[in-house]
Amino acid sequence: MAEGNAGLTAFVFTVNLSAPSAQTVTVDVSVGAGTASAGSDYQAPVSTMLTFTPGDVSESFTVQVLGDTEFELNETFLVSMSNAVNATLADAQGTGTIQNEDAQAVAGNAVPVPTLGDWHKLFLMLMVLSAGLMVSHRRLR
Ligand SMILES: [Ca+2]
Ligand SMILES: [Ca+2]
Ligand SMILES: [Ca+2]
Repeated sequence: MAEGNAGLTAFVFTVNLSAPSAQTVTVDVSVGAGTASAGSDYQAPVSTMLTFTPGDVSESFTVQVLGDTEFELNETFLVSMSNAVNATLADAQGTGTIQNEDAQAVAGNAVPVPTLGDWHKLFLMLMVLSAGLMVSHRRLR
């Protein structure tokens, strides 16, 4: 997703269970710095617990990304899930990409601004997170 030029842009991530559980499922989510910097590229800390009540198969959490107008490389932050209760995580790691959409201020050297792929990357990441929960949920049975 694009970072925006000012203020905060909410990057919302959804975690899905493969099937409703009869028991409450919880998982801790934390966000660590990749190439993005906490405090200047996104608001930190992000640490939360997702709670899936019985029958609930979808929970979301938000990472607040700080907009600016500076040219930067696309930056990443790392999403980790841990301490799953009543489920286990086969793949607990994901990456969020902050897409820079600001042009480089160099005369005669325009940098193409990538626009395609933002949603694609996010979608792929969510699929990885979902797959992790799905696989493990089946293993419990
Ligand atoms: Ca920007
Ligand atoms: Ca930035
Ligand atoms: Ca920027």
